[in-house]
Amino acid sequence: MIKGLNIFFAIFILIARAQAQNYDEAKVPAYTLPDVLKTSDGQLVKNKPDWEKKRRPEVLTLFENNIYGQMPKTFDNLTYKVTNEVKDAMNGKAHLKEVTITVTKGNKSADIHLVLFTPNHVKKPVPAFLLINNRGKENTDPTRATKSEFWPAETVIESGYAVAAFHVSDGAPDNKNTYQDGILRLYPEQLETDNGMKAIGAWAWTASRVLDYFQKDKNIDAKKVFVVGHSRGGKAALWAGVQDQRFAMVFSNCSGNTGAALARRRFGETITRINTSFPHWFTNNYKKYNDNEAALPVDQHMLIALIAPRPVYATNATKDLWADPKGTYLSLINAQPVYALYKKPSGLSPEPPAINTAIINSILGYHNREGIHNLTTFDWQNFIRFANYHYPKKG
Ligand code: GTR
Repeated sequence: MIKGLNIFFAIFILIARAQAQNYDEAKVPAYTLPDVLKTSDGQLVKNKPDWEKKRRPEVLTLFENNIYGQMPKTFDNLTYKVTNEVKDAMNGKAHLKEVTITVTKGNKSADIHLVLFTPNHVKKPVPAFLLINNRGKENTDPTRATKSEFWPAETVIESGYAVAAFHVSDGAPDNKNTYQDGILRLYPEQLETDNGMKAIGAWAWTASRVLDYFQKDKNIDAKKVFVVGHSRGGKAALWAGVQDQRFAMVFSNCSGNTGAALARRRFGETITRINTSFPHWFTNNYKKYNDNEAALPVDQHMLIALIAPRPVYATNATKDLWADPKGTYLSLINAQPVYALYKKPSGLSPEPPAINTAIINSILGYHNREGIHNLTTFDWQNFIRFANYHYPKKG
């Protein structure tokens, strides 16, 4: 009887929590964002050197310690092996390589499985889109028997870019009981501290190891590698771009809470909710901010700012209020002061653009697509336009 009652109350609390999410703009609480340009000792940063030497490292450390965790910098060895190669894939249009990247530290190693297509019609090293795949592996099918909007490889190849992907499970299984079974086996000390990285950090780390490999692949222009992620993958893509300044550009698709959307708006998913549903994504320290966003020394506009001066493109979908489209746009707006230090004005207007209208000719791109939480052909087409704008093809 008592047990039955407990289950009843647990269900009741879960339902009450689900209903507690706010979708009403009028109920967004008043909030003040931390000033991205104000140092911990109260100085206002006015130029690039002060940003790069003082404030940027400070903000980066705040994100590491409070949210995404430390990013291990050392390992002993990185080797790679092409396990499958098809030079005339996609009816002769692309060169497929499946590559196993092995990272070793001490007596432990972790394998990353990369799928990579490069376009055959381009005769020099090409820029590449790298997707952090958080959905089924069939979405990045190397045989192309299955084609998915989530990774429209043919479209990207025809546009003259390489297209690559790895699955998040290589970095960390997306499960609260087994997330330690990926690359965290190499860094067990991370599990013992409150600012240790967990799954999202591990996925970003894995993206960087793929970039290490790209630097050795003569078909890839490793100075132009664009990291792409959807939703939880979009959170990881942002963190990868922040941590690893070799990534030339970041595409964050519907990344929402603890991605591109402002936490303090408490619109859609909240910190409490994300930490409860996904305790294995962020640091233990992040739990301190459950129902306590105002205490955070950062907000997500500062994450975007850490990517400056490199371009960032963020998206939303109209039926995905959970990921707070307006809060995402406001992050971009509030990251602008740092881009301005680099004389890279975005020209964003204070209000978000109309539905399905993409902001392309800007250092900060954005669109809010009609439809549901997903990564679609519309999104990719605009990613390609944004890449073409920032890296126009010569000749
Ligand atoms: C949801 C989660 C979001 C987002 C999404 C996804 O359940 O609340 O933060 O990560 O999953 O990855 O599709």
